[in-house]
Amino acid sequence: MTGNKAGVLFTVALLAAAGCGDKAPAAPAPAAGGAAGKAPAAAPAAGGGGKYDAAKSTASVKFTVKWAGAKPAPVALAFSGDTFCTSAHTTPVMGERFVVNDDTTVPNAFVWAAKGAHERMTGFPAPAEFTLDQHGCMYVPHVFGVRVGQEFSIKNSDGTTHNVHAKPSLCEQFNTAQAKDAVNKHTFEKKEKAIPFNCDIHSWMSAYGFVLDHPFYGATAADGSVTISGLPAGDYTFKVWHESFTAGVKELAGEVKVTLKDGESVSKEVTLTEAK
Ligand SMILES: [Cu+2]
Repeated sequence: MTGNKAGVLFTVALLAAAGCGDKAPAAPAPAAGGAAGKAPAAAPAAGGGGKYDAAKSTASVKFTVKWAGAKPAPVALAFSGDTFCTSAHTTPVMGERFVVNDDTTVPNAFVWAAKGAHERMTGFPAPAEFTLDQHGCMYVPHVFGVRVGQEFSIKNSDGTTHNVHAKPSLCEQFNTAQAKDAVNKHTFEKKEKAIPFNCDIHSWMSAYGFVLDHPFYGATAADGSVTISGLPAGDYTFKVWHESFTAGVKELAGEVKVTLKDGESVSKEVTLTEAK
């Protein structure tokens, strides 16, 4: 209906004008086919929708992310100019960006459900508190995800001042100086991909944050794997991102389709390629 479409566009424009950041999280968008004050439409047969039921969402996928190209040379982070940072490590710290394990697995890749039975679902469990730490003049973790509207803390565990500079594409940037033990809280109200976090004082500090409207995501651990569980049965497309090992290559990407039945645990390997 043309009238309904115009209404949806107007609502989207209002949400966009509300911006992102320090305000209270926006109310979740109504599920497709349902709206406040109206009886919700029946759940669509395909492509998600309906209310999430944890008891019935019992499938999981273990992803192992690999790199088939030449193994990048390790690059030590160039700590300099701050005696706290330069004395925080007794051995060279290798940049997370260039790590590929001997078995070709890749840590710090981000995996998320892009399409599938979770789409347009409501009622996902509230996320646990998330903290991005600055420890040893590094961000911990280096790659992470948060949910739309989730409050997350950025903490300074170091005995020096950091300056958190986040550069989202859709929300406003923020740029916050933090003395020792400072904690700042933020929210993002729109989905975002790979928001760069940098410290304006320590140029080697780098992290990337994703913002999603569902809980089916994660970053690969030191062994290059991540398990995403609690999935409703159905057909999915998962996407994979990595910041890339090569100067001039903006990012690496992967994609894998998987069909899940109730209670099923599946393992999938994904090989990264240069993003197009
Ligand atoms: Cu810093």
